[in-house]
Amino acid sequence: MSKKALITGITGQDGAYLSKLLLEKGYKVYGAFRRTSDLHINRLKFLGVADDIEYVPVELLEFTNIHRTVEKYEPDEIYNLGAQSFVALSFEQPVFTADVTGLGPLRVLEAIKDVNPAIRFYQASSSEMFGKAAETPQNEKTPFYPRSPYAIAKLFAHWMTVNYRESYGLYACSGILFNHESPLRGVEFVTKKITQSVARVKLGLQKSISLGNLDARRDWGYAPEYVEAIWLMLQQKNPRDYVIATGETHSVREFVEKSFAEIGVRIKWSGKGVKEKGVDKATGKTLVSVNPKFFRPAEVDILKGDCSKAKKELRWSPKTSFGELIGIMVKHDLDVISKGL
Ligand code: NAP
Ligand code: F7E
Repeated sequence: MSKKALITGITGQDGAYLSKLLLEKGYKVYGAFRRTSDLHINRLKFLGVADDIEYVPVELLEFTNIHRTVEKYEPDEIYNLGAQSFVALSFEQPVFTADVTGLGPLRVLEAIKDVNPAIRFYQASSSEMFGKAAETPQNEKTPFYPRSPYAIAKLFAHWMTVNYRESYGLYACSGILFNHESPLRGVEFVTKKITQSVARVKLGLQKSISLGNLDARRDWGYAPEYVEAIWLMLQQKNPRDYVIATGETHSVREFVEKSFAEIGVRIKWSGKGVKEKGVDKATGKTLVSVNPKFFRPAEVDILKGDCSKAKKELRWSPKTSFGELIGIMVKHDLDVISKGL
C-alpha cells in the first residue's frame, strides 16, 4: 500500500518540490493549505503536480483543525513546512510569527501524540537559528544565537521537536536547512528579487534594483536537492537532526555581480554605505542602489554550513554550484517574463 504524507505549506517553494518528489515515489499526498480567497497553487501547477494532490484546509493557528485533520487522514508522515518564513517581516509581526512558526509545530506534535504516536514528523528548522554564529562553519553541535523573531520562533519549534522525541519516543526530526533557492522562490527573498530584477532590466522593464545589506553572506543551495534530504530524514532507523548546506558562503554583492554577468553586464561598485552604487561598467548607468529600508534591526552576517553528518548518515550531498544556481534562476526569469507569464 502506498504511504500517506501530509505536507503543511504545500503552496510554498519547498511544498511544491517535496510534493513532486513524494508523488514520484508513489505517495498519496495531502496538501495542507491555509484558506485564503484564492488557492494559489501556481508552483504546483508549474511542476505539473497540482491535480495529483488532495487539498486539505489546515490553519497552523488552529489546534482543533490540525487535530481533526491528523485523525481523519492518519498520514504515515507529516512534513511541517508551513511558517511565516520571511525574516524581515518577523520584526514587524513578531507575535504572529511566534504563533505560526513557533507554536504551529507544537500543535502538530500534540496532535500526533494524541492521535497516533507512530506518525513520523519532520520540522523545517533553519540556519537562522545559528544567527550570530559562535563558529564557522556551523554544524549540529554549534550553539544557537537567534537574531530575529523568526529565528527565535524556529528555535522554540526545534527544541519542541527534540523534546517530543525524547519525552514521548516520537519519530520526530528537524532539518536545519541553510538557504535554498530555485525559480519557485518567493519574490521577497533576496535571490529571487535579484534574478527577477536582472531579467526585467535585460528586457527593458526596469531600470535598476534597490537592496539592503550587500555584505551579508549566506550558504545558498538548490531547493529540489534539499527536499530529497528532508525525505531521507524520515526514512532512517532512528530520528536525528541534520544540517543541510553546501559548505560555501557568498555575499549578496557576489550574487548581484554573477546575476548581471548572466546577461553580459559587468558591475563596478563605487561609494560607501547607503551611498554605494553598482554601475554598468560599459555604459555607466546605475543598476544597483542601497536603500536603508531593506536593512534589518539585527542582521545575521555570515552563514556557512557543515553537512558532514548528512553526507555520512543520509548519503546526501549538494550538487548544484552557486554559479549554476544563479544561471538556472536568471534563465527561468528571463523565460517567463519575456513570455508575459
Ligand atoms: P515559503 O515559500 O514561504 O512557504 C511557506 C508556506 O507556509 C506557504 O505555503 C504558506 O502559505 C504556509 N503558511 C504560512 N502561514 C501559515 C499558517 N498560518 N497556516 C498554514 N500554513 C501557513 O517557505 P519555503 O521556502 O518553502 O520554506 C519551507 C519551510 O522551511 C518554512 O517553514 C521555512 O521557514 C523553512 N526554511 C526555509 C528555508 C529556505 O531557504 N527556503 C531554509 C530553512 C528553513 P501561503 O502560500 O498561503 O502563504
Ligand atoms: O535575506 C540580505 C538580508 O530574505 C538574505 C528564509 O528562507 O533563509 C531565508 O532567510 C540576506 C539577509 O533570506 C535585501 O539582510 C540585502 O542578510 O533572502 P533573505 P534570509 O533572511 O536569509 C533562511 C535560512 C530561512 O529560514 C528563512 O525562512 O540578504 N538582503 N538586501 C536582503 N534581503 C531581502 N529579502 N531583500 C533585500 O532587498
